[in-house]
Amino acid sequence: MAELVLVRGDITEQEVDAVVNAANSTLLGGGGVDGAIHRKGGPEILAACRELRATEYPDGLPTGKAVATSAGKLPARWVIHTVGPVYSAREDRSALLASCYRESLRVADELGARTVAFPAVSTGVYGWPMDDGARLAIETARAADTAVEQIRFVLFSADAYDTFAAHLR
Ligand code: AR6
Repeated sequence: MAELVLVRGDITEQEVDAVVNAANSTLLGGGGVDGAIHRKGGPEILAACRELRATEYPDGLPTGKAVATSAGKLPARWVIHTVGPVYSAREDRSALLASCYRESLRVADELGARTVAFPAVSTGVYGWPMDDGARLAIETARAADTAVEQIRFVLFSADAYDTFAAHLR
């Protein structure tokens, strides 16, 4: 089982094999984590994403799936892009959010990544409540069948960190 670690900080600064991007299905960038990764990682990542759109994913990456590119100038070797669901109070989309974590770890295994850093997927622009997003992230990571040795959750705010810490206990 992978070791679960919590860090308060910026995902773009993590020295891990792979960092996970909270992307959108276009794979062509956005705000939040996505904006920061492309800004710090440089144009190589966007070029790789455009290539994926021209080949494997002409209609975009579906919600709940994950795909890897190079990490450009980031300290990591790879970026694993995943598309979280937009939160809905009327419809339970938890299975899609859990799938983001599982699929990202599956891609990490294919790459041979041993250390993987995740943001709290969907809890920003996509509006997922932090408490539930943290619960799903921790539960899914704990249950994952993966060769990844360390799963690092990188939380931007003290609140997010404390919420994840409460679920880790
Ligand atoms: N490092 C770690 N966590 C961060 C960082 C960072 N540099 N920046 C933000 N967060 P979000 P989503 C936190 O909005 O909700 C983009 O436009 C943030 O506080 O990045 O999945 C994409 O292109 C929040 O808790 O991702 C999509 O269109 C969490 O990371 C859309 O946003 C996720 O926030 C995806 O929305």
